[in-house]
Amino acid sequence: MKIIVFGGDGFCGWPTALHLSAKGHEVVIVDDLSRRNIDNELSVGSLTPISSIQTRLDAWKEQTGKEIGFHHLSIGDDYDEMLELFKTFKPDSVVHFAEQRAAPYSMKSSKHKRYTVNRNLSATHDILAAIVESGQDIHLVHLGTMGVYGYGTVGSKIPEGYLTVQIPNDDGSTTEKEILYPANPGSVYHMTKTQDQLFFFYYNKNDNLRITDLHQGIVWGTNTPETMMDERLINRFDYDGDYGTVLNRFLMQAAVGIPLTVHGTGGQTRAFIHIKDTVKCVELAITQPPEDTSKVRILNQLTETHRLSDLVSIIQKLTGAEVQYLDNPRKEDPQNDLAAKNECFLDMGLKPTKLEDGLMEEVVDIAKKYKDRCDTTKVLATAKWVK
Ligand code: USQ
Repeated sequence: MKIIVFGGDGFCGWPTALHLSAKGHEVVIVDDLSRRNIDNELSVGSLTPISSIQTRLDAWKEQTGKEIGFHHLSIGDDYDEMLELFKTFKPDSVVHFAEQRAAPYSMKSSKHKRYTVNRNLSATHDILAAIVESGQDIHLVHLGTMGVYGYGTVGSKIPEGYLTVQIPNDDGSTTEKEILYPANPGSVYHMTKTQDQLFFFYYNKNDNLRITDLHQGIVWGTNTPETMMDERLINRFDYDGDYGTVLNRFLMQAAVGIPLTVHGTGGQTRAFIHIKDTVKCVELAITQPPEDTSKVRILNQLTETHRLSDLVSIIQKLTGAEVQYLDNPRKEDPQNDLAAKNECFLDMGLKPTKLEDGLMEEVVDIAKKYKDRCDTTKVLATAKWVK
């Protein structure tokens, strides 16, 4: 298949582009390298030494003989160039990772809130408008988030996107309706993903676009078989207080010998997925497009849920790390339960990688290998949800 990966230089996009290329697809990356600019803005870098995009692509060709194209475009700004690419490359599928993806970054200041909203919403809408204008039947696969559902405790598993409700009528009867699960964003970043859902709903209804929205949990791990082929192909490892996500941060902190930074009591329960499974899920979503195109297909992309305090116990057992309980900079429930359905991907053939499969040690080993690159002054999360 011909596939464009928007945001293909990022933490999820890069290994996905490699995986799709390795599977024999013709892949083109579109990226404005803004994630690298944000590293400069924050004066921090990936724990792993990532190569320039050109070095990455050259190394891939050297290792595999396969070529991945690259277009330096800013989605949300360079609309005409994107449309031209659709017309000339004629993709079967496009994968949309081209959004600012860190909740803490989105909450740093009004400037960061506005950047996240402007960027994410324009990018999503421009891709949809360009698909329509191209007149082509392009399947859009978007990386959404489990965070659209919110993290309140409910007494049932979170369904895959939709909820059947009974609406009471004035005459006493009821009408059954399937609606999007109520959106409950916990940050400006998460809010942009809930708004993406409405764009998808509208363009599917109005223009019959084929769309799959992946509601992904927190990604952990750093390597995939493809990124391990050559050090120049190495993936990002974010550890800082804005971009680092919780499990990778805890594993890095254990490796470097600093206490685990638990926000509040650690009663928060979240969904997790290993990066190896992220790339497999995207491939499954592309190669098994939705059969029912009368609505947006929503797939929960997670393999397990864990309470942070349980992760802390597991990591302490593994590494003997110490723990630091911090005032929670976020506005979130101190404790929640979370269970979510993920049957769709299991039925499509996903064989989940779990925490117990030994890959946490691999993350610790990588963090130890590059620990001299860690700037410990950048570890604490500084963005506050409420001033
Ligand atoms: N947390 C800590 N200590 C830390 C870092 C985080 O206790 O050092 C806590 C946070 O307060 C929060 C939980 O861990 O309760 C998760 O935080 P996170 O930074 O790992 O994840 P989050 O901000 O939710 O965002 C990440 C990705 C985002 C993705 C989302 C999936 O950055 O792109 O959409 O995970 S989900 O969380 O399922 O919505």
